[in-house]
Amino acid sequence: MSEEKIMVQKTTALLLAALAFAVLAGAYAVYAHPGAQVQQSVPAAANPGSAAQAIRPPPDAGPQPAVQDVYIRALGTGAYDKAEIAVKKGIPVRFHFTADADAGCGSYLVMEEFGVKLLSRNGEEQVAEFTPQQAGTYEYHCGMHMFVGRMVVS
Ligand SMILES: [Cu+2]
Repeated sequence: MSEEKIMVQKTTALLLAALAFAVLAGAYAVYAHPGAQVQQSVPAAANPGSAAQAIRPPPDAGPQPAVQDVYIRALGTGAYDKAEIAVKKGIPVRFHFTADADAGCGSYLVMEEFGVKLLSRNGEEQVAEFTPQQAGTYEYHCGMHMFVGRMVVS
C-alpha cells in the first residue's frame, strides 16, 4: 500500500513538474515573443534616425569648399615660405600673396597659366582668384625665377 502511495506521489510529482514546465514554457512563448517584437521595434525605430544620418553625410561630406584660400609669402631669404601648395581642380582658388619688405624681386609673383601677376609692396597682401580646371603642377615664381614654388592641382 505504501509503495503504491509513493508511486502515485512520484507520478503526481512528475505530472506537476511537466505541467509546471508546460505553463512556464507557454508563458515564455506568450511573453517572450511580444518582448522580442518590442526589442525588434527599438532598432526599427532607431533605423529611421540612422537612415536620416545616412542621408545627411553626403551633403556634409559632399559639399566642397566654395573657395580654396592659399597663402604664399616671399621671404627676405630669397624663397617662398611654401615650396609647394596643393589645391583641387574645379574649385576657385584665392591666391593670397605677400612679400616681406626685404624680399627684393620676390615682391613680384607670376603664374603664367592662370594669368596671375601680383606685386606686393611693403608687406601688403595681394590676391588673385582663378579656377584650375585641369590637374597638374604649375609653377609660380618671381620675374627671374629666383623664387620658385609649385602649385599641385588634383
Ligand atoms: Cu627674382
